[in-house]
Amino acid sequence: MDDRTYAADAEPGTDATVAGWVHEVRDLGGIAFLILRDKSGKIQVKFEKDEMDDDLVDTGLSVHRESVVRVEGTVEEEERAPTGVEVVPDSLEVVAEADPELPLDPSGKVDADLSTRLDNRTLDLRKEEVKAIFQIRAEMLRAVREQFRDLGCTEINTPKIVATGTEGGTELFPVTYFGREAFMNQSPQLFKQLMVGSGLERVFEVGPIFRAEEHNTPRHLNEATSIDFESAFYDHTDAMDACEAVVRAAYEGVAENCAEELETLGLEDFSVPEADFPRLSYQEAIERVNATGKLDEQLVWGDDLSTEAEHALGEDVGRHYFVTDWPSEVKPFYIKDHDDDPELSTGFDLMHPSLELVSGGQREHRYEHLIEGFEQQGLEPEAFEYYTKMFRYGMPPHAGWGLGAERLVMTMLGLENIREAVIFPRDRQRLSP
Ligand code: AMO
Repeated sequence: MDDRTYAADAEPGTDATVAGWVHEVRDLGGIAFLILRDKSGKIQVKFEKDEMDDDLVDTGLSVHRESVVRVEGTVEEEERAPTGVEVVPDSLEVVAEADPELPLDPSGKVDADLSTRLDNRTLDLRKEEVKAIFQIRAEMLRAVREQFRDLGCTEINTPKIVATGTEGGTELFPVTYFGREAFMNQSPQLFKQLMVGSGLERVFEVGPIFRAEEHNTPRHLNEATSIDFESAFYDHTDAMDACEAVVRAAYEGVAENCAEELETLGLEDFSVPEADFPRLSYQEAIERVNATGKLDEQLVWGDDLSTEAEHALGEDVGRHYFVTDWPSEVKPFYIKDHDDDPELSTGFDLMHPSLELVSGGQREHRYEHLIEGFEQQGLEPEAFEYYTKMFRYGMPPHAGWGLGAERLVMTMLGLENIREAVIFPRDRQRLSP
């Protein structure tokens, strides 16, 4: 049983057992200190050479950095100690010795490049600022789940091994499934839609999506975490309201519960984005991009927003914003067109000033239109029969969206590379750890 006292909870005047990693040993001659680090923080262990058992002092001072030790002793107040208290040890046990040569320095005094850090992620997460990212990520997910509950959603889990792709044929990872070709799922899109037609009506999922992206960029992963939402009887504007609520709740959760982590990351001025994210139509968006004069070539109707265009617009708008009413031709088959203008879709994206966070829209729930959409996109409706046939048995109008969890963390914390927001990222080069 874990009956130790966390470093942060050690009370002066008590006997305590602390356990954790050797952060540092400082030998000042007659006196020496071992700084022990655990989940809660650090605590100083003091060795007075003349007054203590030689074996105890020798063990404490010869232990390699990052070894795991257990120290029993008395907690005393000590103004000069980094946390105002120190442990005067009665005994010290080396629980797990670390090699003297470490592949990276968890004290952070020596920088390591990202690749070395990812190869040795266990050691990398011993750094306060790296651990803080994943504590914030966990809090973000907790807050998001709570907001979904407030929205009346049921959490679902859908298959990750599937027979067909949905987000464009070229970005699929094939796998062999008992001798048949199968794929890693790119999105829970079709499953979540099938669930709004079920008795559940309003659902969300937090789970992996797999994209065989060719590009190695600071904003793409080959395995990402998607936060998906879908609701019956919602249109695209309702879906955008829910999207804004979830994104703001994520920021609120972090602002309320991660003050220490934010401080560790130097983000004391962290703030929750103001409500009412502007909603620009695609037409307005391309006009605004063109007006910035930052692109070599003017955008025309039907162009996707390039990274440069996203940056120019993001700088111009200066906060989170939606781009709505995209040309139907650039949106997938499951997105519904506007009733009064089939050239215009109900698809939307939520943008952070630096990159896209979310895609969503109202869905095509009318069976005949859905089949037409498949054909227009060059997909065989037969391969999707498990999905399309449910649209013949009472499928309500519905809308939803997918939010990239790593992109949310990345933009929230101003991380330069999306890999910083994943413990074990998957990219073109990286398949382990
Ligand atoms: P889309 O393909 O735009 O839409 O993905 C939704 C969001 O997921 C994140 N994302 C990624 N993050 C990191 N690396 C990737 N390779 C990657 N791909 C996607 C992004 C993106 O905005 N089915 C629709 C959603 C819907 O309509 O409900 C979909 O998957 O943040």
